[in-house]
Amino acid sequence: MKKAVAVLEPYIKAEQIASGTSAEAQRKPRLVLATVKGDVHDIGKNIVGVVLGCNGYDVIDLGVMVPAEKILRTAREVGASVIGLSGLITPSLDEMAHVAKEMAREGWQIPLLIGGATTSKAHTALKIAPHYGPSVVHVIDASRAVGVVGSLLSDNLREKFDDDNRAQQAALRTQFEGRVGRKPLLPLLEARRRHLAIDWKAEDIARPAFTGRRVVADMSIRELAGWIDWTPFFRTWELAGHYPEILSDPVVGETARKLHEEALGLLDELAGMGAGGPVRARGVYGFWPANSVGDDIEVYADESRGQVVATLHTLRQQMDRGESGAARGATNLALADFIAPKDSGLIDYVGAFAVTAGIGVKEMADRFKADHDDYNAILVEAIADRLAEAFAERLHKQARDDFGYGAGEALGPAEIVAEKYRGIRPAPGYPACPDHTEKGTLFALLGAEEGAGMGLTESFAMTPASSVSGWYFAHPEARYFGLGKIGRDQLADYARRKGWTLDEAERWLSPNLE
Ligand code: B12
Repeated sequence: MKKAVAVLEPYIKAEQIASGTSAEAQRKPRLVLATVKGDVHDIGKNIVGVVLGCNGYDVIDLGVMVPAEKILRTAREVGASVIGLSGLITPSLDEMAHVAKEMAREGWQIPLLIGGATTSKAHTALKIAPHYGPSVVHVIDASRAVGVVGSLLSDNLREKFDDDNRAQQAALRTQFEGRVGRKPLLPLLEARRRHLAIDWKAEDIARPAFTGRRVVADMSIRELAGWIDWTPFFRTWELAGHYPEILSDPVVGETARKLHEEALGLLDELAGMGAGGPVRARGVYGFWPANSVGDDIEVYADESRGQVVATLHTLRQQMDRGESGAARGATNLALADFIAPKDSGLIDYVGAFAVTAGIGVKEMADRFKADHDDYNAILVEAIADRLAEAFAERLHKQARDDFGYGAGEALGPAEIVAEKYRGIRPAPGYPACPDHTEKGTLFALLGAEEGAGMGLTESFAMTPASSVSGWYFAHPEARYFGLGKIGRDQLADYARRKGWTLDEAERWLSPNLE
């Protein structure tokens, strides 16, 4: 479609001149889209942009990491009818609220759309809409975007759409404020008393084959291709179903097969080029002696434990599971519980990794875009995301081997994806460890910048975009969990441990505050 329009554009212009119609009179409504400052992901936004572009809108896509000031300046310059914001990680939610405040301050009247994996109807209603009087609409996926924009810009539909949206947001706020049956949280000290009391034994501690870090300078794309979990790839394109069954699905099967074939073709092209090709994967990983000290984990330079090279700060669940929970032996977990305490007399180990499959991806996507080929631009980004996740899986397998308990694993790809193995690899930002700033500690420990060419933005998003980082915990009882809400007591305690003011702690942990 885009290629066709690019061919036709000069003829349309010539006809406008010949017929004396001004381009302005014929101009399509303009939308300015941007991934907010500090965030790097844009697949979802790009899909929305393409869908809107194909439906008669003029989309000005500002890309990623765009400050409020630039978004508003551009919107003013192009006479935008709508602004749309996107974000993948929670720190972006604050930035979106900031844009809304700026729009209010400058007296804007146009609708503001909110989208992206980490956004929600509830967050939009509670944290963004109150800052901006005109319409603020959360859009769950690309398929809704056309209907929403159409309604917002239609003289007939606008009022009803806006009334309904406001009523829905007001209901969400009332629901939140008057939440009934909300259990009070446990005091931090009580939650700590209910930590996971592991019976620490030397034989359960996995001693890695080496300590310190190793660089994986050029990971083979072909090898990673075999580790890809394809199910989320189809979800990216709003095709519901599990791989491989999705390929024979009566409704979406044909489309899924075509998409999969094209993805495999592009993947083959990337893999075939080998080292030095346009897209490359690099990573760093390592292991260090470590012990828990309360809810923190001290990481040591070597087994003498004389020098602390990093301190990881973990957060503890404070939900009260009541008498029945206590009777079932339910615990209030923190990741520190999975590392032997300093006073146990045992030396334990923690692992860390940071991988990217995004080197060269932006350049390749930009080349496709310059050729009006948005489809392949999105495809290459989606494949790179799959490769990054595959790299994390592949390296976790390596780490389990280095820890000594993975060698005997006889797991197929499905079992690997279903995480049927010992040990976990929680990533800062995921539910067990929602504090994104811990990536700063992780990157410094690994030397990820110089080792893998990776970076962190001011919101702790990683560059290149197709990147994953996290910790390895090897104890057999280590498991994934969700932190849930935390109390003011833990907020203050955590701020003290991190050397933050309370305001800083509130900013970074806001999604986990009551
Ligand atoms: C795939 C995935 C990844 C991929 C890439 C993500 C991507 N392409 O966007 C990879 C593996 C690289 C990745 C990495 C990470 N991820 Co991730 N990831 C996901 C996952 C599983 C799916 C996201 C996705 O791609 N969806 C498909 C796309 C097409 O959808 P979308 O972006 O949401 O866009 C749609 C709509 O939101 C909407 N939309 C989007 N933008 C806009 C804009 C406008 C204007 C409108 C109208 C609509 C709209 O339309 C789009 C199309 O339908 C989610 C969980 C989930 N189920 O959402 C976690 C998730 C987003 N990831 C998360 C995290 C934490 C991370 C990491 C920080 C983990 C880490 N430490 O390594 C990194 C960060 C990467 C970085 N560069 O900094 C968290 C974020 C929450 C948080 N606490 O911050 C999530 C929610 C998982 C979770 N439950 O904790 N991730």
